[in-house]
Amino acid sequence: MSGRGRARGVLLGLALGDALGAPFEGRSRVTGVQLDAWIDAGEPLRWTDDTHMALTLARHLVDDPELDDPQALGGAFARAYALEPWRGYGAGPPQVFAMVAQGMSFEEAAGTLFGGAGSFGNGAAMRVAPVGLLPAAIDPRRAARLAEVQARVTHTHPEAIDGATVIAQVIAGLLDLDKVDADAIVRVVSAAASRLSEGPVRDRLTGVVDVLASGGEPAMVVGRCGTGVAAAESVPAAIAALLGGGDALRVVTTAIGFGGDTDTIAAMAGAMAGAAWGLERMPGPLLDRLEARAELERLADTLSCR
Ligand code: F2R
Ligand code: MG
Ligand code: MG
Repeated sequence: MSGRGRARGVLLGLALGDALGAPFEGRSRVTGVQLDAWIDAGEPLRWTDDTHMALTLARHLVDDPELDDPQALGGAFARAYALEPWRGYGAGPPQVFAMVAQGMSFEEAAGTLFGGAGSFGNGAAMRVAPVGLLPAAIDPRRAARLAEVQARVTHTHPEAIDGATVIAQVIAGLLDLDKVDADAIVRVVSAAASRLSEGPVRDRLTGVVDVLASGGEPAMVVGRCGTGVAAAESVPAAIAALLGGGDALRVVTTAIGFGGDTDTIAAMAGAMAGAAWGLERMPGPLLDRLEARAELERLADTLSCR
């Protein structure tokens, strides 16, 4: 698969995971029969806040690839939300947008959420994939800085930032591989986990890698880590789906099968699997049903060639 195919795979994998997972968000378990019935129904594949925010970030990065202006990024998120508030946003970002409208900075407003703890939700990780596409993200420190800057606009809790950092670094590391195989993917994930500070995201990722490397099933690790909206649950779950193996569609369906925050786990898993495998074996008719496919492809081409 060409570099361009894998770059496109990042944003299409994200959007496909989001759209396919959306109807099941919050269910404790999703069976293969339920998922096949939804895939075969032939409905348009509309995505949710996950892709909506990622698309906004991707458009912003075209003009501000170093994220020198996080206030402008926040403004773009707020405008996108105002136009399409029905995309299924978490509670936190709209609260931030309202506080900013009263005169606060984005980071200041985000820092007041949840009694001043900041959000540990997966909102910063679910949208970070375009950062991983940037050639600059091959340097893990630059990937981490960009992931953190875009996170802090709405998510200041260290676990939300860790989750975004890992997803961005894994995507960049996978895109940089000449030869993709299971061992190489484990090495990329392990390297990203080892760069995090001590904390729940690092601990759980290390556990996921250990269990899967010794023959455990993805669903087994997810049973221990959880599949909720917290970055410390859903990011390790997405990594477990990736390490479970298979092409991008298989990884996405594995992620949805875990249940819980299905659109978001599948969006993050789909973006990473797309970076590894591109659109290989991705059924064309499925992609043809995907909302805004052409713009996602154009942005992937633009960001990855900067
Ligand atoms: N919002 C949803 N799903 C709910 C219903 C969608 C429905 N299908 C519909 O169409 O209406 N999904 C989306 O939200 C998640 C991303 O959330 P984000 O952006 O991180 O939001 P937030 O509010 O910051 O965090 C999410 C929740 O986590 C809990 N939480 C976070 N930090 C906390 C803290 N420090 N202390 C206690 N709780 C904390 C809160 O319950 C937050 O509301 C994705 O799933 C996306 O798909
Ligand atoms: Mg969503
Ligand atoms: Mg979700």
